[in-house]
Amino acid sequence: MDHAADAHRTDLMTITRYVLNEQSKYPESRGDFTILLSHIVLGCKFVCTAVNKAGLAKLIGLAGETNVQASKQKKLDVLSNEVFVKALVSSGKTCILVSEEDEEATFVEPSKRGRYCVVFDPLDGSSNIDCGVSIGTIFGIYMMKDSHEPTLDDVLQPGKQMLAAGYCMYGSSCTLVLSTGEGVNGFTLDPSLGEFILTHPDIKIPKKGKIYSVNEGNAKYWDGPTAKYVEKCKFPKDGSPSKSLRYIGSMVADVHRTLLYGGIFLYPADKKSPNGKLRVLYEVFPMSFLMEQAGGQAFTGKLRALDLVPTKIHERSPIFLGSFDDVEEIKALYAAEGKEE
Ligand code: AHM
Ligand code: MG
Repeated sequence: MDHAADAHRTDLMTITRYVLNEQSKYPESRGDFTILLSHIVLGCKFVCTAVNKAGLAKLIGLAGETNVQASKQKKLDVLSNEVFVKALVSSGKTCILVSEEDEEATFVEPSKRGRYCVVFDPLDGSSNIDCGVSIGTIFGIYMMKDSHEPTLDDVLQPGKQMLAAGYCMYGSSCTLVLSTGEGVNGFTLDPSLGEFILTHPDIKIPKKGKIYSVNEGNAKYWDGPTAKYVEKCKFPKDGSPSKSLRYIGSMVADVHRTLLYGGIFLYPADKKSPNGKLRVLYEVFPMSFLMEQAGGQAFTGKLRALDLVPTKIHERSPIFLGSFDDVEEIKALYAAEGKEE
């Protein structure tokens, strides 16, 4: 290692420094959030290492169980869930955890309890594990409503009440995108330092995009507005060029591209899945929070996604999110359909 050449790197903005700087703006801050986040970051580093080693460590394959969503649960899902549950409980700053992999919410024992509720999908996009395509962790953070015995109501809050949200993408590099409610920042893991470095400061999504992202295999089940929107993407009548289609099938990767390049990501309701596929608490809300913070929009087909009030921890919702103007178009189509009825 060339230490002389590396000396200039010690002023890099690491995620720890970034969060400390942010929190120092609030004199009343007790440092709890910084500690919680450092535990989440450690969890991401563990999962990143496990994902990178999956083939070697023979982690690929079924764990022999099905999770609450009845999808096939992979060994890496099980491992990632354990990693995050342990990381979050040991932070001493959490009271309730909701994970995609666990049917019930975890209530942290009183001696280890803090004020934060964390909702997360420890390893999303699991169908992509075996072929080495990008997968990721998604998380959202709420504060307990008030200091009482924690109850499920503390996590069944609308997304607009989240304090922070983010995702970590395990792709060609490991990228953590975070919002604490004041814009969106992206950090890339430098494996030689073991640190996430601020590489994408103040991410703003382009106001209008050239890409749409949806599982078109479900087209025969779509409702009118979704079908009309996708038709418009392919055959625009206003003389504008048609949009490109990109669909990875990992929400983290599809949303990450949407955030950086602009465009729209859709997981609509359809006749097979009237509530769509994606889960409100740990998929729809964190990604909608990030989109709004980056200047985009997120819509359920009926309302602003972050206004939704979940009634069950594993509830699903249709979602359309991305560039402001693109989401505006789908909103107009749903509004027009409402008038036709
Ligand atoms: P998972 O939580 O079982 O991994 O499913 C969620 C994933 C998302 O990452 C992705 O957007 C979506 O499922 C893809 O679904 P489909 O294969 O129906 O297109
Ligand atoms: Mg998921």
